[in-house]
Amino acid sequence: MKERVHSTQLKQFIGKTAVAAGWVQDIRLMGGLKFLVVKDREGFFQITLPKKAVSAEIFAVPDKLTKESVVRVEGEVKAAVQAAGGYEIIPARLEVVSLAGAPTPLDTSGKIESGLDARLDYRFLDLRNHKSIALFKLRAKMLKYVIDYFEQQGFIGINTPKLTSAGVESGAELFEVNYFGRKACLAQSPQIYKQMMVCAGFEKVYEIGAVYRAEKSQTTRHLTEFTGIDFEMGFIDSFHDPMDVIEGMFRHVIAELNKNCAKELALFNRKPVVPKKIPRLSLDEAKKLLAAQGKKIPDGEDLDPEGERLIAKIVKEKFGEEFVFLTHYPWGKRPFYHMRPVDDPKVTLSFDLVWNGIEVSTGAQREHRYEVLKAQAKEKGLDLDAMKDYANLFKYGAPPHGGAGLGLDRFVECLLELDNIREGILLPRDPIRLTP
Ligand code: AMO
Repeated sequence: MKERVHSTQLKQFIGKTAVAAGWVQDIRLMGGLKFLVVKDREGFFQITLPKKAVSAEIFAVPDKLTKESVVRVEGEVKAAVQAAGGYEIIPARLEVVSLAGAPTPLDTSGKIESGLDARLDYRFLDLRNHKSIALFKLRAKMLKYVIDYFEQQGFIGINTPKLTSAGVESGAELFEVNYFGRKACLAQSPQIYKQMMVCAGFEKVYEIGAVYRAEKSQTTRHLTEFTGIDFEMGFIDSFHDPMDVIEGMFRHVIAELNKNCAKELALFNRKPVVPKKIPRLSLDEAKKLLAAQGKKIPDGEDLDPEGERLIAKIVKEKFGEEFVFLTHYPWGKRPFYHMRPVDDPKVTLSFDLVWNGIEVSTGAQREHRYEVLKAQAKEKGLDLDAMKDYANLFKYGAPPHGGAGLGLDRFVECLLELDNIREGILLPRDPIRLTP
């Protein structure tokens, strides 16, 4: 048999024979003429069956066919103004490769809306449309451009364990695993390992990998398993260095997406703005701007989601940017390993990046001086030496360093302005959903 081609390649076969295949979208029986509209990954084509021009056996095929069945056709290609996708094939051979059960549990045409739960239950059917395929093509490209950027900047890609004995973030968010009778947990961040590899002499590292959070938050922006983009860099002058890296990364990724994926972005009505200079506002400055608009945030507190949305709006009006860095989070709200400025121990040298009102990244300069770190841990009721593997990093030569973590799924949600983070991940995991 000839090699299969996609619907978009059919124009090269006008007047010639081609083989195409896909999922039946529509079946039209009009007496002496029958049509099948077929979808493949790239688009649509039509199989046209004039009674006079095809064998009786082939002419009978559409009668017992169901939508979403897989068919394979070989025949002459014609350009046709009316045909789906613009090309039709008059079949010399027509094979029903897989007959679909009817009705399908979900409407795949996009004409009847289904609830998100029903869609996720039958995710493979929910995704069987060109907009969803475009979304995951975009997601794959985002990852490629992120990796390209880190490589260009001299970062070394690493893969660290996801089965661990403990983390350095809050213990409340750990998923426990029975590890041959011992207690282990799924990594809630590669924090300890990325700092470890800076101290190992790699200087600049990045990791793209699974992150697990036992957070019981059933929101539109939380998952229990997500893809983390983490980086860490040594010999920094200040926490502005990791912010510069993130800023450069977003500039690169968004510019590349606009250049190479405009068609896919258009399906989501998006033309994301490449950041020029992302404003860096201390949390106190942000709170003042919010207070001027009537939104009071108590001292020592973070912005709530409403505050994040409002500050994004203010920044867009004031600076024309979709992004804003909020810096100097209160010590009480940040982990013990964040460095504090000498002159103001109430805050940390930390930042969040907010994109169109949603936090997409968190980072900080880390405390690399063993004695100071030990004291900071104590202030938080922790014993640094009990975290032996972490404590050791700071005893044998640790350069000043900092980094950040970013959730790819949040990145996709913000880029495409999705209603729910679950739409941008193939098979979401949350406190309720563990299937398929
Ligand atoms: P943090 O806990 O803020 O920081 O996580 C970093 C980024 O990961 C994403 N994120 C999530 N995405 C989906 N579902 C969740 N439940 C979820 N939780 C977090 C967000 C967030 O900004 N170790 C630090 C990073 C660092 O300082 O380098 C950390 O993990 O986009």
